[in-house]
Amino acid sequence: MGKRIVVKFGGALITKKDEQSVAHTDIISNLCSVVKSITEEGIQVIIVHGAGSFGHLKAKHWRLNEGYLPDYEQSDEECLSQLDAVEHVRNDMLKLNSIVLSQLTDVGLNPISHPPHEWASNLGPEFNGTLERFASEDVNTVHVSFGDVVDVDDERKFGILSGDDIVARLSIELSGVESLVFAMGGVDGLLKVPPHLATVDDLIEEWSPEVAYEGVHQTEIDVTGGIGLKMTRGYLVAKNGVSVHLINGEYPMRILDFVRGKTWRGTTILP
Ligand code: IP8
Repeated sequence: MGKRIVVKFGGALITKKDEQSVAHTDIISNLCSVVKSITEEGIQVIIVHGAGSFGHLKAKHWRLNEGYLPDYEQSDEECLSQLDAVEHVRNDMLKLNSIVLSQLTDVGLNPISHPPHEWASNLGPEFNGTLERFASEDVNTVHVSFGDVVDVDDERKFGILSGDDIVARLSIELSGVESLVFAMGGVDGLLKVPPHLATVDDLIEEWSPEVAYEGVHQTEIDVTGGIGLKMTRGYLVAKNGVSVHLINGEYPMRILDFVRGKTWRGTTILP
């Protein structure tokens, strides 16, 4: 059984969060170079990316996180209905995904994409969908998935499956996963105070649920759970024996330092 690491590329890291469908291609490219270096250590990397401005803005506008709302009447220049918006957001996510895939190909890796709306349904950490498709363990193969709009088997019809739920299941259920790394945008890890108030001393290096932090959740643009969801899912994974870390993805060498057992800056979630 080979060694594996699951890495979540945060949506706020790889996209400009408040501008529809703008990707930070330079950051994605640097992350992919680090992924390549990790594979050279003989470790297979599984990537799940967030949605950022390719998913949250339209999903919020069309209230897709609330499921199907029969009385919700809206239309704009792009979409005529919520069902239309579901297709649009799925396509936008495929566009972001294709940027990640092409950067992985450029560094010489063999990415395989697994769009959740094709294989997953229902929401939360116990969403339905078999993970067999992620089974192949060749180090050069990078399985890639992402937060998406998926079908829901009740009157909601659809909903938002966060990449944070996908990383939780992958880390817990796949064989050989040693670590889960959340690569974050704009922060060195979990901070004691909201990022705009924080100094270098506000990094929480080790976190478990009794350690207090004051997270901001941008509910006006974010349809999933923000930092709170990450910590809850991270803790679930840590309790299952996988090491879980939050690292600033704008300094992706820190991820490599962690993998190589060197000193690195970030947060570890304790089981
Ligand atoms: O950014 C959200 O995924 P996340 C997916 O990983 C959509 O929470 C489509 C908004």
